Amino acid sequence: MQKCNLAVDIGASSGRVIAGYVQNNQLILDEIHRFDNKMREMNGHLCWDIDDLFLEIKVGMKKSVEKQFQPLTIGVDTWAVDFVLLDKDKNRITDAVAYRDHRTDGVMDEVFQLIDQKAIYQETGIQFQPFNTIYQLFALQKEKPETLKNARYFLMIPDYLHYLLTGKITNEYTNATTTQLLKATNQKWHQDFLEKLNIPEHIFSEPIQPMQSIGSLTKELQHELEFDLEVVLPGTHDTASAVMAVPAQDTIYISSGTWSLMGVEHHEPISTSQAFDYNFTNEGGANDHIRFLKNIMGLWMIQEVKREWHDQYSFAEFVDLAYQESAFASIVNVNDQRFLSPESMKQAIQTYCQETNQQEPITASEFAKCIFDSLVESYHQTAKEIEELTGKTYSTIHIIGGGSKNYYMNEKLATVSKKTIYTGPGEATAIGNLVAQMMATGQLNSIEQSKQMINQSFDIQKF
Ligand code: LFR
Repeated sequence: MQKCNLAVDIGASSGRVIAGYVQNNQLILDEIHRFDNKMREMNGHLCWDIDDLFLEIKVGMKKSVEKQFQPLTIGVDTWAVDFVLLDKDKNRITDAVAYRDHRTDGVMDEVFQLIDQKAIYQETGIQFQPFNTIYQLFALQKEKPETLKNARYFLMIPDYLHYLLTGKITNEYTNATTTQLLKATNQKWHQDFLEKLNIPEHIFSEPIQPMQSIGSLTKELQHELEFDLEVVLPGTHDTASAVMAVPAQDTIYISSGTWSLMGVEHHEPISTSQAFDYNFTNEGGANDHIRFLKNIMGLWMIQEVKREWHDQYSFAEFVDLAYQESAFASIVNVNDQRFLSPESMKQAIQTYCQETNQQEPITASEFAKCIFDSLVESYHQTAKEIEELTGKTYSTIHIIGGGSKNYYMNEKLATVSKKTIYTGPGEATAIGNLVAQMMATGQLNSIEQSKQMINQSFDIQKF
């Protein structure tokens, strides 16, 4: 039996359970189980099927043993901002509403009537996104005040999955920062903001740092699975885990998936008025760092176009199509809010091009080129903003995550940014999750050691 740690990494389009172990100083990964994750309409809102996600985690745990692994620990990371509420008996009383649901339309402005926008930024350091937890909670307060009245526990998605595994209630720190409700100075819930929004403070528990055990499986699960292990908190925000796996220090990174998260690791928050204007965020890192970064719309746009094309082309085919399409030159502002959750992504892109007097994309290759070029343009602009805000010049950009395989964008970014682009590892999020568990259990000693191991274990390419 091979001893291992299990990373459960669930993104906005799929999830996986990955076994990891160290052999001859190399980190070895074995993908045990992969499953789809989709938003669907439930009770009038776009939701995640959270019960189904937990079933898939159990399937992955069972399969790991069938594959002759002996899992010692497990930890879950997912996307940020979304949550569920439990009542006093620890029963779930809300659906896991997805951040792209329209319940938060217009809500940011209502919150700014009650709390000064600049104060929110200065005190939390978190960028403005209409879907941040603070706006979702306020939307819920307006729509169903009785639900918040009956609530006793606030759990973000990975916190809830950890609760189902262990029965323990936790609010893990890296993900809690994305609520825009934590004070940057002391990492505690912002009582004053909560009060002003009429959100009960007692539903939150003291944020807890990652890289520690929260206990073993519940008795029922031990019985069902016929084994036990420790649940160890990774950076439960997927981006926190991904950035742990950037195989270098002092570099700009792009964690490229459904979103592109572009920034640097920084020692303290930067919440100047310039950072506010550029809408940069200061998320809590798993390794005592601040993730100073910007959310860029990312591969979501091509995922949606792919879906509208009835999955006739794979992602790799879209990349080839963009590469072959030389003439088409229209560019959109990928961070325009119309692209967040449109009825039709194709239509939204075409309308943007019409409004800006540019040629509309029609063919699949034109759409692919338009989206990829627009993303590269946004990366280029964001790199300049990062240098301006940090007062430092960076010579490299590390692209990690599934999107790092897009050779068309990698080459183009190298050309326009005049920086050296390194790509990989593709499974950065699961790797970051695993190394956090390994550091917590003493298998790895430091973040430097872990970055070095990641560097020598995976294929890192240079453009
Ligand atoms: C990436 C990510 C981003 C967050 C967005 C919404 O998967 O976690 O960091 O801003 O999803 O939760």
